[in-house]
Amino acid sequence: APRVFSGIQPSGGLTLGNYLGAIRRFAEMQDRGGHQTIYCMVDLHAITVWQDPAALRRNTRELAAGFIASGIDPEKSILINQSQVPEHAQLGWVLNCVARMGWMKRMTQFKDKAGKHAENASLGLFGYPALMAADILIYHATHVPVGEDQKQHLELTRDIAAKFNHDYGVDFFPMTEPVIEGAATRVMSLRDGTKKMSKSDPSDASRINMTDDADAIAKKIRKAKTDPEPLPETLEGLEGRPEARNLVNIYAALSDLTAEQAMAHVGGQQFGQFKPMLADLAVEKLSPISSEMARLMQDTAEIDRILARGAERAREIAAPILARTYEIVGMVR
Ligand code: AQP
Repeated sequence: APRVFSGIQPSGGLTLGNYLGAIRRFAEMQDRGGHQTIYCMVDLHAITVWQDPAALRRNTRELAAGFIASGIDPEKSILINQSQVPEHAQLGWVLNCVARMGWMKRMTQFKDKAGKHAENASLGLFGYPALMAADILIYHATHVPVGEDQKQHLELTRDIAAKFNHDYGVDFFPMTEPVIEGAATRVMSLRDGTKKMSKSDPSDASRINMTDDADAIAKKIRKAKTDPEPLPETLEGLEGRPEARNLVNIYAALSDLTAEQAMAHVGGQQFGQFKPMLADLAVEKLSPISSEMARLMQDTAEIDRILARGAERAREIAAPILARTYEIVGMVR
């Protein structure tokens, strides 16, 4: 049966990019039915770069609240934090031994995050994609909804699965399909239309946080970088105008339209008209989520119970797959 897995790092607050590119899609896949859905706060991934322990705890719970407030139902989906399901790290070790250094070196996310000082990056950051492969393969997940930026890591997951199957002469790990859909698979920074919107961007003005209030959202959209021309009449006219294109994509995703349909509504508008409308739309869609998140955060014990229960359910799937992996590899039990 198809099984869906995806994760988000609790490495900061949620952004509009995470919401439109990932979480909202997670909720859709849950509600579509026909498959099991497993969603994860990848706390072990978060510590590949330094995290203040108190902030990590808070961000993990707040991310769980964000998932639930966005429509992830912990009864319908399995909601977990990675470190409470030890099989992720256990399979991660095996896959570290399958993945090749050369494959890892080609990962653009590592190059971006390690920057010019790769020698000072943690070993965990280098091995990040092998642990990500384990997150997926420990459930034999077949479909992984992600934003565009994760495409390369998912190709690597398939390479790792294929090498494992080949080296041990088994047909054990499935070839996972990325699911990259919708008008907002790559939401860009509000300050630079060529950079992706990111939780860890030093400029808060570059992103919309899910916890921003109506004033902050309106201000950030009003100040978003754009060129002086009005919006063109058609989608083709947005070619070479990344900032304008980004705002149209956000508008489209928030109104459940394709970018083409969105242009039929807003083509020809001046930014002075388009931006306030976009700000109103963003506030209308996001404020129910942020107020629900705030409500859920008043009872963190309940969030912790949900995650503990999720971990139990997840381990029922993961433990036999790990046991079989160890058996294939030759570990004495
Ligand atoms: N800007 C984005 N547009 C669309 N999708 C996005 N995603 C992230 N940013 C955008 C999707 O969100 C999911 C979770 O991402 P992650 O937490 O694993 O980390 P990330 O991709 O590295 O996201 P950030 O916000 O940029 O975090 P930091 O700053 O900590 O690195 C993924 O499915 C991703 O595609």
